Amino acid sequence: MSEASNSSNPLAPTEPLAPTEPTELTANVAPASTSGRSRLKITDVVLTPIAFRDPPLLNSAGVHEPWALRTIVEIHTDEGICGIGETYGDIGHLERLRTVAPALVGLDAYELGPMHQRVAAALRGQTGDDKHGLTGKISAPGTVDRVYSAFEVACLDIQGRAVGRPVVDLLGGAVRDAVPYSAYLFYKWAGHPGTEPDQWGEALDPVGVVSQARQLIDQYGFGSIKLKGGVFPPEQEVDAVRALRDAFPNTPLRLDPNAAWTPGTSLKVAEDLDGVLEYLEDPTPEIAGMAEVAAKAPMPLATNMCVVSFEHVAPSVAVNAVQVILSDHHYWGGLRRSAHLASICEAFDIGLSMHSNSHLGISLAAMTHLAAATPNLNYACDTHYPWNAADDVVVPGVLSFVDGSVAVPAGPGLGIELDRDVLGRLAENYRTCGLVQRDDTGYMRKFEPTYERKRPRW
Ligand code: GKR
Ligand code: MG
Repeated sequence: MSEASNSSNPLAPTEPLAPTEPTELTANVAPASTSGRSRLKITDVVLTPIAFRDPPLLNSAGVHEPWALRTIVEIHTDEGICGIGETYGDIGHLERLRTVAPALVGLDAYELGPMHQRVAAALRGQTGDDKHGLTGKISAPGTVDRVYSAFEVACLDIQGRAVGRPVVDLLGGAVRDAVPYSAYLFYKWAGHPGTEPDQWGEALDPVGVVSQARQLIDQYGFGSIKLKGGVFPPEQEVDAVRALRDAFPNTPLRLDPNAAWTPGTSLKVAEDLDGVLEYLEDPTPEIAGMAEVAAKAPMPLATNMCVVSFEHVAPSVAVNAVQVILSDHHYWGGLRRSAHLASICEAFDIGLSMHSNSHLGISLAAMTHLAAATPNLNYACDTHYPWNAADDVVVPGVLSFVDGSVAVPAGPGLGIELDRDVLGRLAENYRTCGLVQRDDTGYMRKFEPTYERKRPRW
């Protein structure tokens, strides 16, 4: 039997529509379409790259630079409703956003399937590189999902505003009113070299790590803790986790060395921390390495490095490489595709947690709506927000942590507003800071010229 051609298969997706030219933004035009249904035609897409302050957080690739980069996406419609999204700010990604943006003009903000197709068509098979964080190998479909995500979030914001409902309702409704986040600890220098110590101070040993945990827990009320490892020899990081266990006897703990260890080292650490960790995150590179460790490790293994796109799920399931996937709407293709990932995890009995990179409040709001609508989210979500909150672009008042959780914003759409003065200031930072892409290794080399990025290192 021959395969049906697209034209005879009623289920085959239609070809993406040709991109249209941007049109003038016309506010408050009455909705109209041939069927009489209201339309929310996209009239303009505005991309604003920004830079905000970031402390010297250490990881397996080096150290965070003084500025973290993001892009703020605003989508305008012919009804005058505007939606917002937040995504990576590295130059390659920004260029891809710029390539795609004009192709979205003319679409209806409800046409998310066609929008995904247009993003794919505009990118023409490009594959991005992971310049925005330690999130593994990126494929062409993964690149489409990374670019599409912020546009999807902005369109969901528009849809919610149009019907007067929060995004969580568009995702199926809230199964929890507030979303728990975990304290995200980092080894860190007291301040960026040549500057005064920052408010967090130094954390380079177990005492510093415990004191950082206390600071974060006192301020935010977090009920679980993640330590970013891969910085010091594994025995030292095991000691830090043990110190956390002593200081916080009932708090779930996680350790994430971002693939800094061989399978052998990973197993040794896993055995040393038997009964101490709720999961061990990305101890070693690649699906095969993780499967080797998972076969003997006493605790579940989690990842945001070896399963980062839909095509990685089947090979990972085949060898039981990971027992927890950290979702992240910024690279899993937005909120609705992250909900698909949750269903896949449910089907294969894989745990679900949530990953984070340096981010501001638009991302936090989107993460919170998604997590609130995801029944099988089994763990408190990661967030870098405390490290960057001082520069948030969101008008204060809606996003706050109570007992480590963020209440789902109740207003329409994402339920938050852009602070335009802050946006202007952060856009100016971007123009003057001299960075266009994250480079933790290059920054580390300025202070330790022989530093090498190695994976695995131990
Ligand atoms: O910000 O240094 C960092 C993190 O290491 C980040 O880049 C990772 O992607 O937080 C992430 C993780 O959980 O691996
Ligand atoms: Mg991780």
